[in-house]
Amino acid sequence: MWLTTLSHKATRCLKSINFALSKRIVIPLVCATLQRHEKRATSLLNSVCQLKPTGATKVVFKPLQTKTFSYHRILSTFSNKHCSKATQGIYSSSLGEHHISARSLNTTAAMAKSKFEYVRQFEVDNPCLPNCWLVVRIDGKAFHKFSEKHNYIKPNDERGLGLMTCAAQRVVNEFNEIVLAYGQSDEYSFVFHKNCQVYNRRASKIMTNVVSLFSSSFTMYWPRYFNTQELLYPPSFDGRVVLYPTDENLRDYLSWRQADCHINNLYNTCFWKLVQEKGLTPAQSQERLKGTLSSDKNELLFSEFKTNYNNLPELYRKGTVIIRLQDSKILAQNNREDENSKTPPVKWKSSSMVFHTDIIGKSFWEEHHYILNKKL
Ligand SMILES: Nc1nc2c(ncn2[C@@H]2O[C@H](COP(=O)(O)OP(=O)(O)O)[C@@H](O)[C@H]2O)c(=O)[nH]1
Ligand SMILES: [Mg+2]
Repeated sequence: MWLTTLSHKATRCLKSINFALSKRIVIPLVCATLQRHEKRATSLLNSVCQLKPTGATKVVFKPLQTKTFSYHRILSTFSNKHCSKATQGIYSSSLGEHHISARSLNTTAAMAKSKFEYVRQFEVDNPCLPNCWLVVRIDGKAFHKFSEKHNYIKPNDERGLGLMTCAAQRVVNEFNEIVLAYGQSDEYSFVFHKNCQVYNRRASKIMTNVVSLFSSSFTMYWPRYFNTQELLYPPSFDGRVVLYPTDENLRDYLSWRQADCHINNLYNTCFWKLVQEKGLTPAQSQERLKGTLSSDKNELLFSEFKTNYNNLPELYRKGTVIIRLQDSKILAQNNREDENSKTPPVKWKSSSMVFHTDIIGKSFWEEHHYILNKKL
């Protein structure tokens, strides 16, 4: 199989017209490609891209280093005019060159049959910048209401937190490119490797797949965690993609989420103790805590409720970190090799590993240095 290798200018043009090449152009172009008739292919492409004849577009042919498509297969696929299955991977970028393959031309030809096909031009890709850590954060929609309706225990419900982690593990298992996930309350952040190429780094595609798999898993595994508590209505989650160009930015992001977990948990613990154990109304409790510092809240818990905040479960105070099993295997090996290494507080679940530990300080990252350093 031969590829037409296009100049960047031609690629841009083709991108802008979204491969809405007419059949008139596509068929001769494929023929020219197969015959390796560079001059003819160049002129056809120039005309379809509406470039001036002097335009810098030049088509050259290169052998494709794959046996996926044989010469005959290309021809027969191409002649299948009713090919309805949209194929993807129109572009593949290697060595800085853009290729258009006979396979993509085939798709174009099939699509060109419809006069409505031009609407594809309205679709825009939103690729994520290369070489940046890619974080997808999902967050429960109106979970103050959802948790109330489903009788969540206040301020922390182990069933709810467990279910969140179960759904997150399902996502981690699905995407090999996720190096770590961090969750607390009704949110989870999934960190994709900075060099990951999943879905060609298309932000919407990545984010929607993560959020939808998370939501369906949350619903599917609900009975496992909530037993007789019926799921009264379908929960939903929003999602966003954020890119972090440096390791430091990524660690600061995760520290921010863990600090948020701590701040909220300390406040909520005090708030609900005042309500549940001192009989204050929510408004009174809120008033009592207004303007207090962390130290005041710690003191309040200790003096009025004999509670040492630091003795509360780490699940509540630190949230949850998930790493992949393949990494944890390395970790286990490291631990065996280094007797002095702290044994992580771990629970083994499917193909990932769960921690409730500090990720703001250095030690987690030193102990698990492979998370940020591993090659994809
Ligand atoms: N009772 C209880 N509520 C929780 C728990 N986890 C999350 N929530 C609720 O979910 C909310 C999540 O916060 P946020 O996303 O800002 O609010 P949302 O817009 O209502 O989803 C919290 O404010 C709590 O009301 C839990 O374990 N127990
Ligand atoms: Mg929420």
